[in-house]
Amino acid sequence: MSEISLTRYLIEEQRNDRIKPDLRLLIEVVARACKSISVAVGKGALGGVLGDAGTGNVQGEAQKKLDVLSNEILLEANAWGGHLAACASEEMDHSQPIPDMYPRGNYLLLFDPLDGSSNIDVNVSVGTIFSVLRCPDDVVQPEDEHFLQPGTAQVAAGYCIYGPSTMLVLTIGNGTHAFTLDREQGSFVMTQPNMRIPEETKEFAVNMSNQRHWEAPMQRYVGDLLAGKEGPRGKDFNMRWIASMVADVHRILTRGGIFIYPWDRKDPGKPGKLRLMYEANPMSLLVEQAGGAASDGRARMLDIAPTQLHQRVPVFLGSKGEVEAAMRYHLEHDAAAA
Ligand code: P6P
Repeated sequence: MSEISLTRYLIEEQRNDRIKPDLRLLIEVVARACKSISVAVGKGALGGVLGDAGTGNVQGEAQKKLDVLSNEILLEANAWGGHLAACASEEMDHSQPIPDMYPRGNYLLLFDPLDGSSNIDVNVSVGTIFSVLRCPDDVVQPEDEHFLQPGTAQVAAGYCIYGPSTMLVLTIGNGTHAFTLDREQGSFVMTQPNMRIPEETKEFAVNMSNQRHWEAPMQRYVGDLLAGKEGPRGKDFNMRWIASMVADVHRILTRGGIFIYPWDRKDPGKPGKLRLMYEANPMSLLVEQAGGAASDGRARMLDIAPTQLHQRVPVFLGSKGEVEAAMRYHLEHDAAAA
């Protein structure tokens, strides 16, 4: 069977009226920007772009040179095409409208330009996460508030993982599909159509060093995983934690598992570490489209009504049966407390 490129996949989806031409253009432009980011990341120390940029982002985190470079690559790539109304990024305090000199389109693009960038300096896989929303019809000058739409409103979501191979994983609401970058051709080729997450799993991903700071139901849930065969779950579990969300989620989309970044009392005012709009929501759509589930521990992630552009949220996502099990521990705890 001849290879299906990303371009061919998108043209066929457009032909079947599943995406509009300017959304197809937007996804192609983001994919092209990811190829440029892949080149920069791949140069490592030889590219002169490792280490800190000497600046901080809205999260108060030190920015890596590659964070700033990746952000600029995505902004520049999307400025002139006429497919976009505005962008929002983990690396920018506020959303940014498309420059007045260019025509405006109907979509809003949100991204974490280089997630897991603290892993860059130790040569561990990192990635770009993106989410696409419709710009409300009556809005001419998009502001932060126009981005505040629930995850169910996403018309597309995806990530590009810069690992041993560079892969783009995408959903436009019709399944989750993986494309591998053919570096000689410079094109993304479909290599894993219709990814499916097994309903059950024996593998969990969490940063165990925070265990003493978790709330009671999370302690109990993970304690039962660790109890293994002799415990209430009746089976042994394995653990993986890459500390790069894109890499951990990619493993789960490929072979199952549950990824958890829960609330912890280290910084009680923060509802979680990960961001709803450009990390949790796009990953949750990809996971649901692959037959998995995604929650904040108590409710479906994609139903959460956002209140702030950079708001954080607890994240439980992956194998549907395991996410539902983790939710039961939290909901039973709440019911007993009530
Ligand atoms: P910790 C990377 O900084 C990130 O935002 C996610 O990619 C990753 O899952 C998480 O933080 C890792 O957090 O606390 O284990 O370093």
